[in-house]
Amino acid sequence: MNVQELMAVQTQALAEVADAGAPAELEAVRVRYLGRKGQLQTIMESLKSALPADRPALGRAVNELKQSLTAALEARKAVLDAAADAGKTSAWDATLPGSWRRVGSIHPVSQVIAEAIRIFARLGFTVADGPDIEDEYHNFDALNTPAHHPSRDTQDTFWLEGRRLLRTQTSPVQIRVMESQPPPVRIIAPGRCYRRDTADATHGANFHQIEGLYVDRTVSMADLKGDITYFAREMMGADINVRFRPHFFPFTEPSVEYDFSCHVCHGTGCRVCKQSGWIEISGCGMVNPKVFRRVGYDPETVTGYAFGMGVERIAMIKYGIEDIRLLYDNDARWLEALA
Ligand code: 2NM
Repeated sequence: MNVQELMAVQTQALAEVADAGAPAELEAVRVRYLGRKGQLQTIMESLKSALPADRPALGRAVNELKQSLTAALEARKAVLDAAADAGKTSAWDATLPGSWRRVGSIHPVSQVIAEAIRIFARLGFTVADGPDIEDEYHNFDALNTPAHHPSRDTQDTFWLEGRRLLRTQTSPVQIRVMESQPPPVRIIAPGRCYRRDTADATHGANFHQIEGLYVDRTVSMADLKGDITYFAREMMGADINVRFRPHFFPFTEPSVEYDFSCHVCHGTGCRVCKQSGWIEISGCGMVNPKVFRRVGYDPETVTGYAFGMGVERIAMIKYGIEDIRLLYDNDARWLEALA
């Protein structure tokens, strides 16, 4: 072993230190050169057999090799450790989940109204709108509601100044449409209605209705039954049946109430339909000739059907909501779960 060979070893060792890309690689280089059975130890052993005259120079060269290698190992270790720490503490962690923007969801009442509009549009119905604040004539008189009918009572109606009121149903919209255009008419009127009800699980003072009106020369009860059944199956499911029970409304004659077969138990009886197999929806009938006369239509030449339905009621049935008040608590987590 001479000084040149020692310098070659040094060059090789320093290159290996520089090439080490990870702490474990660097440690392997250290062990290979400076370890107990490393190359430097072998070189030290070989010095014993060198000529006495050469020993001081070889000794200095070995020392220098050892010092420069130790220094290089330390410097490289510092660099690799710093890089490893930077990876751990960086503000950028590519494994974190992304932050999602909360998007809104459509309220179940709005969903039912939108779906009903789509269904009736396929039957040729367009949407009509009218004021929430009505007069007594459009909300009651034109609909043939008797002067002392209990629904006019202050206990049932929100009366405003000047004998105006908050509409108790959306039928006044239909009166206004008939007043303003000749037959034929085929409209639905979705919207807010107001009644002085004490809130409970199935009632609120504020609710939504969809009423429909179809007037032409030969509209019949068969049209009414077919169209309501079409709506029921589109809204609740293809296997739904509808039944009609005789009833009375001042604005229709004859009048019926209608029920949907229970979409949960399919008629066998369950908690949702209170074991009856049927779920009460609302009422409908053939427009009373007195109503036609009020709006200037000739009951000798036109016939028509009209129907009503409660939107909250359909939403509760469709989505299995047990309490109407949940719809208006504005708990975004509850509303999102229904979306
Ligand atoms: C219902 C039930 C039965 C109805 C009647 C009319 C009008 F304006 F044509 F006379 N609109 N809506 C009607 C008929 C509403 O709701 C339970």
